[in-house]
Amino acid sequence: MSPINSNEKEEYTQDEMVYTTYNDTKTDESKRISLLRLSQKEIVEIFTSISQDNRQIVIPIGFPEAGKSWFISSLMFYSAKNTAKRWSAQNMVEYPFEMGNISRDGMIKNFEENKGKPQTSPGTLDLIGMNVIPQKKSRPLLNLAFVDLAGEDLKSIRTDDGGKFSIKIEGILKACEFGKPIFCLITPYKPRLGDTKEDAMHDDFLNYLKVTMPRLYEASRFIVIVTQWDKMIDQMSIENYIEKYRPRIHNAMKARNAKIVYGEFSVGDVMSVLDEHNQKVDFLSKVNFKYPHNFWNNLYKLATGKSLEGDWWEKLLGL
Ligand SMILES: Nc1nc2c(ncn2[C@@H]2O[C@H](COP(=O)(O)OP(=O)(O)OP(=O)(O)O)[C@@H](O)[C@H]2O)c(=O)[nH]1
Ligand SMILES: [Mg+2]
Repeated sequence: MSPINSNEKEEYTQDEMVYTTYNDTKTDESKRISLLRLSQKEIVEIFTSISQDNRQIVIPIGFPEAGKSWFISSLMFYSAKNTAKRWSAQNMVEYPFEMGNISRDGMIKNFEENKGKPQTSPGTLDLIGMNVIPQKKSRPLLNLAFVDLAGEDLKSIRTDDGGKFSIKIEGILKACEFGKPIFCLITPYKPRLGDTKEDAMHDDFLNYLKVTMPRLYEASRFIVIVTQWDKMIDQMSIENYIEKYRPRIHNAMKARNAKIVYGEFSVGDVMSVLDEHNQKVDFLSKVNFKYPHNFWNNLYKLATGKSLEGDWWEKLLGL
């Protein structure tokens, strides 16, 4: 599988062709895969080969500032730092995951420094490969590929914004058709544009899949995640919240006749503070492990049909 874009062969070295570099002085996460420099065919090749390797593709879908990148960062931080968990992570470091591996390190370092990832630049993605190895020998391995896209690229799916994706994102979806991807619909508590618009945007995405890629729509699994749950002040269950504030997502999920997986999520305690230039920055004062713990268990169950940490009776019997 070659990452080389034939139109640009003479102009770039292989590395330059696949990755783009930003002069982002705030972070060391300066490199991501550039969709702009890959043809749709090359994107399809990359993602088809991931599926053919039996690697479960997980794609958070959400609009700018939904919390996709912080969500993935929290999962990676938990996987690297929680020694009490009953599984271990094997991180993929080779093509096409080598830059994603650097991004993962950056995510972990940022959390250690009480900060999260900056906004994802349009036209770029992080592709992170990892294998979940359960301690229980009877449990299957789960090989995963997380795809972190930019909300700026995803928001064009809104019907009032054109109602379709760029050919590059369309390429990723096309290639996912045979890999039964898991889409995490990431929707923030109190979205900036309001609940109705937020709900409509996700419904537009689901409708797009249903109409233009019906096979993919049927094959896909969905987890609906309400992020920034630490801002929640009412004592409301996640199911009631989604039913009340995301009725279109709720109806779309019910209509699928599949098990509905809803989950709340928070990376931890986040404060808005002023830096030395009096600019507002996020300060992550405490990292939460409960939410990523629940998510990892749900993801494993959805992907393999088995429970990652043992069923209640196995725990009871100390198996
Ligand atoms: N309070 C709180 N704020 C959060 C949490 N997760 C994310 N945020 C805030 O939401 C902002 C956006 O989060 P990101 O993960 O960058 O959002 P994104 O969906 O990746 O956005 P794009 O990269 O633009 O697509 C962060 O800068 C934080 O201020 C959370 O769990 N709790
Ligand atoms: Mg992002």
